[in-house]
Amino acid sequence: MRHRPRPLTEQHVTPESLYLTRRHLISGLLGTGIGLAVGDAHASLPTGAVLHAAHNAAMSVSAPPNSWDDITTYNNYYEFGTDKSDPAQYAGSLRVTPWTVTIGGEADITGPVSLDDLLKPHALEERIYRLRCVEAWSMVIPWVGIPLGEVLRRFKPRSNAKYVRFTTLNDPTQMPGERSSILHWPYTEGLRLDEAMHPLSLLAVGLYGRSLPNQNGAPLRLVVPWKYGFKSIKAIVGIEFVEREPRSAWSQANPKEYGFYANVNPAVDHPRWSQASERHIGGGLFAPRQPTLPFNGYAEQVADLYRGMDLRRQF
Ligand SMILES: Nc1nc2c(c(=O)[nH]1)N[C@H]1C(S)=C(S)[C@@H](COP(=O)(O)O)O[C@H]1N2
Ligand SMILES: [Mo]
Repeated sequence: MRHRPRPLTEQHVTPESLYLTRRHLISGLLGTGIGLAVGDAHASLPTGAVLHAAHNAAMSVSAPPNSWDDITTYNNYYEFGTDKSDPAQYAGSLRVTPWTVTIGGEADITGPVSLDDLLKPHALEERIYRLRCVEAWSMVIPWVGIPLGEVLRRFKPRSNAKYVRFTTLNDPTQMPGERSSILHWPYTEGLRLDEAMHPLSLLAVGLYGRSLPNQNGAPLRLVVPWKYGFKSIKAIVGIEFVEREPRSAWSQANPKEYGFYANVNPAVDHPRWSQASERHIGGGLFAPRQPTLPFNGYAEQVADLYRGMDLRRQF
């Protein structure tokens, strides 16, 4: 992963501020008999659709979110190129409907599931999370999604399932970057099962109250806010319960630089740069770097997952 300076053309654009919450939807429709049909509210998710999501304040940071423009034009998504501006420019070639996720491995229930069926039992939530890229830049993003753990439980993982492996779509006709050999395709990632079950782990389908733009991982991507951004895999088509620690695309490409755990850790530098501080995107050209926090500020919630581990060795 290259460490790129921020483009000088970056601008601050007022975020979209008007979007419905699920609570508004329900109160607005109470008495009509359709107010609780929230499960249908996110069927098939055409790009840009308004989503009905209740803001989850307890699971959100209070820092102001980055603008829509920051979040949707400064991206890492090597399936569409390696420049930050490539995904916004080229990800339109990805077809996100219909979308199927195949569940596999050590679980009682496996097989293909349509995205609609995957989402249907769950109420969408808005959660404002910090995102810290391993390249030492950061943003604050108002995601819309559902808790990963609640989704995984529906498939009844077996007792020998210790990890979850995620796979991105592998289709060079839609993802031209997959013709390059910069990574082994498809992009894959993994979590320990207890990390995946942690209430902060989110399957995102939207941001700023709308379905995800393609460049942000439409129609379904992972968000694990205490880990470096590369763990938060986009355009997920496969979820597999496995017994052994899976290899992920970045640890396969360069195991010395990108570990399996990838917990944000200001005390463990990347071999080529410091992780002690970060450049907050949207802060302006002369904004000071801000200190990077252990577990990206989520230590209180997640540090227990790693008790007894040597986080320098298991980075
Ligand atoms: N499939 C896939 N997922 C991916 C990536 C990628 O190149 N391919 N890049 C990762 C990296 S390095 C980061 S920082 C985040 C960026 O997410 P964002 O563009 O929505 O901010 O996506 C992650 N997920
Ligand atoms: Mo990243």
